[in-house]
Amino acid sequence: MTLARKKAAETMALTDVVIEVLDARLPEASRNPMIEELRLHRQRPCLKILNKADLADPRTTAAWLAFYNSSDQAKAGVKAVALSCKKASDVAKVTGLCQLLAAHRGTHLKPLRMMIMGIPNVGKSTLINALLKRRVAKVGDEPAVTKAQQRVELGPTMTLVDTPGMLWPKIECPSDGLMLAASHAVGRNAIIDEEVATFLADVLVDRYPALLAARYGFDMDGIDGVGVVAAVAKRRGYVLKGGEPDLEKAALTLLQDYRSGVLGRISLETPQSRKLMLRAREEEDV
Ligand SMILES: Nc1nc2c(ncn2[C@@H]2O[C@H](COP(=O)(O)OP(=O)(O)OP(=O)(O)O)[C@@H](O)[C@H]2O)c(=O)[nH]1
Ligand SMILES: [Mg+2]
Repeated sequence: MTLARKKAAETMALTDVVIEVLDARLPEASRNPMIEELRLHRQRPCLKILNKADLADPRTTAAWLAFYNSSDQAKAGVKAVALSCKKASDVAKVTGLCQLLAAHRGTHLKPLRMMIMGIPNVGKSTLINALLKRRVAKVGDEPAVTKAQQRVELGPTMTLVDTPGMLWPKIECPSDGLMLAASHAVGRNAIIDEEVATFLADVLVDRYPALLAARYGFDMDGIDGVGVVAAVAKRRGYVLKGGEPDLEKAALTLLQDYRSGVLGRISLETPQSRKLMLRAREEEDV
């Protein structure tokens, strides 16, 4: 990881605009503070892409865009846009937005140099492929598919660098770690599926009970996260040899249904929930 960081710092020096890919379902939890640090060190402007917007709750995504684009960040050379890297018309907006952030670049002599950064599995390589309209980078639905930086030319006046996904050494808030695991930025085995699924189920009970009921058809009355995982096992007939419910299998089903979008369009955090979470942590620290 330190090598990846060193390489990123070197490339940052030769970059005009950082394209920071975030997960639209958990924009702040998926924002690597190390990327911000590297970027601010060189004072580079940044296009924040809230990717996988097709999987996120559109109302929450709109709230996040308002948050990023109206805050002080906007003044500091940050612009945010929500899109799905799987939609060509969405991806077509990206280079124009980068050009706006670095108006002095984008000629034969001074090409616009963009660097794509973000946590693992957020869609960086998918974005590169979509921008180039051909498959230059390997993609896959698991963390750490890209192993090294890759520079590509996007016409005569623009270059792009794909980078391996980066996580940071210490994720401060436990709920951020769980959101990242639920969204598959952290590999399997790093955190126990059952714990992650229970966390996810609690969020769903709180904010999207109708989606849970529609997918699994159980009674939502008085149920909590643990109850949801057990109810999924029961509904699906997942039983262990001794007759106990197979909670691990149920946990994986719930996680896969969330990750693939079959549960519906779900956001795990909102600007408001983030604010409350940070405030609660501050109070704990006092
Ligand atoms: N639904 C949806 N899936 C996406 C989107 N963008 C990427 N994906 C999927 O997300 C998974 C990860 O994509 P990659 O492009 O390999 O992600 P990456 O950020 O390069 O990952 P690493 O190289 O591991 O850091 C793949 O299964 C993609 O198909 C999107 O906008 N919507
Ligand atoms: Mg990649």
